[in-house]
Amino acid sequence: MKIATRLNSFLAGNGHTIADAMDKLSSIDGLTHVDINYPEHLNASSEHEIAALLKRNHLQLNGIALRFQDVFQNGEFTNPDASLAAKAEQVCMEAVSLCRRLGGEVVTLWQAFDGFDYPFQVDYENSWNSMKNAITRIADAAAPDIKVSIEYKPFQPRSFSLMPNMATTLLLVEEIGRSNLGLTLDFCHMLMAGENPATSLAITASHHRLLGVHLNDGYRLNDDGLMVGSVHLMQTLEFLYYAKKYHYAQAIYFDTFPIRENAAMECAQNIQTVQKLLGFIDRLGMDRIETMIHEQSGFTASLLLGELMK
Ligand SMILES: [Mn+2]
Repeated sequence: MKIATRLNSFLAGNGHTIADAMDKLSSIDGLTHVDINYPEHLNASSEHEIAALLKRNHLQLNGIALRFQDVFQNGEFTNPDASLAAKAEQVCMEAVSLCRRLGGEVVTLWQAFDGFDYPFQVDYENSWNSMKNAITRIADAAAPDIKVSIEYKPFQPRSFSLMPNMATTLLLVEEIGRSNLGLTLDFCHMLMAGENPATSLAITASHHRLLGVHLNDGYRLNDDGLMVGSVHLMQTLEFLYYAKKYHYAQAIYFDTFPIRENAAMECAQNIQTVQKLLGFIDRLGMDRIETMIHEQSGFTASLLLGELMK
């Protein structure tokens, strides 16, 4: 199983370098992969240094995650300034090249600023086409070896995101129709969007569009980034059941924010939770769980909770 976590959790505090963070990551049992934020982490460290750190710490690059800077606050691909929209696309092309050079598999695209705050602020059809055209070109530049995965989020920092939920994102991805394009499902983002995470996974995976999973937890109204399973345990269990059912083989990335917690202990706890929940699924057996689901009975479904508490 490929397990990755949020590098920035290990950069918090005073003066921690990417070298310090990677050293800490390499000491965590079960952690295999790292995601690098672009351009953020390349401002702090050179590409050469990151390549050497990955090698030294026996870590694989899962991929590159775009972190658009505040210059794009009026939109990435939908920026009203055409030169900035072109610049956002260029940043993605650079991320694709970097991912390829560092041996990663997937570029994760979270369009923080493609959204709106006021009625009448944007033209929705124009915005859709701008995003569609830009992402088509990015996916084509990434093909065939690099995957491009859109991480949707309903709001934050914008009041409304233009890529807000599973169905809208899947529609865009299917309209574009490139085989290396898909979705990253972030557990908190799905809760914020009012989705049941396992439903989103099953629909995305059955369309062969599941390219990334970000596990965490929260209280639905905010991107809390709490430890895996700490609030929505049964929905996390259901999500992992479907990840297994659809043979999800990319990394499980913990997108959590240990602000007051020790980052290494927090990550180790997330790994243990996932391993224990997957172990529980194995003990019960996929067939038995599937048989229970086929009853479509709320009572039968609740028996899983009893089994989990044994
Ligand atoms: Mn995420």
